[in-house]
Amino acid sequence: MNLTKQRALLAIFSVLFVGLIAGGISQSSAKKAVQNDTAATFVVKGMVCGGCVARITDTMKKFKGVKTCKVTLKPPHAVITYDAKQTNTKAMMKKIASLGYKVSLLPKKKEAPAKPKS
Ligand SMILES: [Cu+2]
Repeated sequence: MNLTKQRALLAIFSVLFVGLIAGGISQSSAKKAVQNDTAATFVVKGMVCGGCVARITDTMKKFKGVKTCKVTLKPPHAVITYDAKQTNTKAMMKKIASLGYKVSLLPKKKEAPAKPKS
């Protein structure tokens, strides 16, 4: 009887243990998926209203490889996160330009330079 109980307990513990390991693996692969996402900010010239914002947002959200897209008028930026394995900034800029806007990549800066006061 004692041996049977021990075996039963052992079986329960091993199931729990495997569950913990499997949970840990799926968590780390989820983290990897997030790490694959790259963010880029584009300066979009030529946007004049909310229609422009919606147009670019809708188009880019459907664009292959794009995860999220946030477009603002002030500043005229499009912040896009994307899977670098599926697309790149050049392809996305071409797409935005094809809508009739002038687009350039915002240089990555930690702080915006202070505007000189005259
Ligand atoms: Cu517009």
